[in-house]
Amino acid sequence: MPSNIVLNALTEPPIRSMVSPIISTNVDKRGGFRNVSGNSPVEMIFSEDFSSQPLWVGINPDGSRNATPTNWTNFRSSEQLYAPSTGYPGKHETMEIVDDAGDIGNRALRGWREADDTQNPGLWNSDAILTKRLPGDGLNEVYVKFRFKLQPGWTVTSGVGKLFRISHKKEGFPEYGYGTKPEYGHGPMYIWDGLGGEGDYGFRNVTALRGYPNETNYFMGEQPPQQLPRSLVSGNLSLNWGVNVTDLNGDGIHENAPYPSVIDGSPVGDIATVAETLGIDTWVTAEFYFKMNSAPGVADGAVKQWINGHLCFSNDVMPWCASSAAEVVKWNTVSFGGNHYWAAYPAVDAVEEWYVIDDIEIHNGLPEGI
Ligand SMILES: [Ca+2]
Ligand SMILES: [Ca+2]
Ligand SMILES: [Ca+2]
Repeated sequence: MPSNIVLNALTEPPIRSMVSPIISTNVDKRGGFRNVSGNSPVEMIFSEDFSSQPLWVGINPDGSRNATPTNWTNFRSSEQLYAPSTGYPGKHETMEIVDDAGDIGNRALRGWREADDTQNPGLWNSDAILTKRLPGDGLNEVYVKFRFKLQPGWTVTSGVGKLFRISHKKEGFPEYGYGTKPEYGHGPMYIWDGLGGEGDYGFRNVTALRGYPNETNYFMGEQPPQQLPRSLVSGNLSLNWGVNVTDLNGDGIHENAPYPSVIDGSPVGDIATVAETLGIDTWVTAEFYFKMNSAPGVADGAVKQWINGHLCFSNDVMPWCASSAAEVVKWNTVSFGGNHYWAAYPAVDAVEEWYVIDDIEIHNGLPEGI
């Protein structure tokens, strides 16, 4: 072998992130779902590339609400500061379906975050969530794949923002009520806060794990999950992209390959940047797999996360439903987008930044080969 060949250049790229998105078929009559035959065999039950959706905005300039996009269940476009409906005609509502972001001419879901330096830690804004209810009473296992892209010039100096969540929502409870109150019906739940800034410890892979029942086990205090790469703090994990990726179960043995920089393929360290982990103005592929535990208090549930085809978080002893639950529940709600805590610019400047989401797939289990 010539000595000038860099070994990294010979590494096979992650194949799954290169698979072309599957194009939607005419499944409108089934609410967007393909034929569903339980969890076996594993099949893709829903996909959305937005090419069949009309151009759309959640909220009109007069504040009225538009219909939920076809084949979707619900949406929230709220908590916005700078938008036509709040008296800023040159700004944007938090959620749209557009052609002029991501790749020009490629229709996608666009969300906007809004900077407000007057925020206190309890104030989150610019909420944009698009929600899909899963078929029947839900699924024991779910795999979700989508792509997203941060706008050119995305500010990396601060911020936290939600990008994806899956939950069980109790029948008849509010679509967007989250927390420990009895009137909130989401739990268990997984939230990926994928849109963060670079703090003292770099850009973090921030995840929220929430348990069931939500009234007593929302932060998973009843039965804390084991074999995590670092400690759970109030149900939240702030993972790095270095040792927390290579040692997925935190036992000191580094069994997983380092996360490769999207810039040059080199191993990403513990203190990472947005540019080397996700990349800016480039598509990122995110995949997630969830399995409910088999009975209350039995720690055999699972959660897995891949970014750009690389396994970044994995746990298969997850007690999603604690022993105090009368029975285990099913995953029935998947949502994209969310609100933000972002204080990078003076509120008077009314700064907005966008991200796009596209090529969503939902499967009723882990596809073969993954
Ligand atoms: Ca598209
Ligand atoms: Ca806005
Ligand atoms: Ca390990």
